[in-house]
Amino acid sequence: MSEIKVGIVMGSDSDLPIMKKCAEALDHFGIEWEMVVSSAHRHPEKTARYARGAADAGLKVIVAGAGGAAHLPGVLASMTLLPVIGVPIAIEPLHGIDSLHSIVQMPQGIPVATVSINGAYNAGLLAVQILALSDQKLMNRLNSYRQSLAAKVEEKDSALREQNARNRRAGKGE
Ligand code: RP5
Repeated sequence: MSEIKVGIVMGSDSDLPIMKKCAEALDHFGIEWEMVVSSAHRHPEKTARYARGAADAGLKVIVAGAGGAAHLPGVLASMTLLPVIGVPIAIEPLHGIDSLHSIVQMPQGIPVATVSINGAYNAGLLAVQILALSDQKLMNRLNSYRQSLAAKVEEKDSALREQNARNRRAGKGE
């Protein structure tokens, strides 16, 4: 069976500049992915085929991004038991508020885990967290990643304190 664990689905190639950030997050953790353009309204048959075959193909998580009346993640979720993470894509004229509401407001029964508008990197991280539930090595890498985030905060805090101290000394003519 294929080692591809995450399917990254987007409604159009115009979503790629955002959705490639999901792939970047997965690459950071060495998770194999595939990308697919499909559309719930322009090509519903393809969308249904992909969702229905995803689990048998070995996928564990689907990340789906779409803009406008963004029903792609919900339609995919309705046809697979795999977890689906939705990425609302910002497009004109409503700048993603439309896609956010379309994706996050799934009626009871068919959940879609929704990230922020254009939040494809976080969608990738959430997929990694799901995969890590059954992979201790991956969990350890996630833990190191979180520690690296905390270390960066400490670096920024130290740099800010030093800068403020320098400014104060300069102000006093020291
Ligand atoms: C949605 O329509 C796609 O997800 C995309 O965000 C939006 C616009 O698609 P294009 O007109 O750029 O193909 O289905």
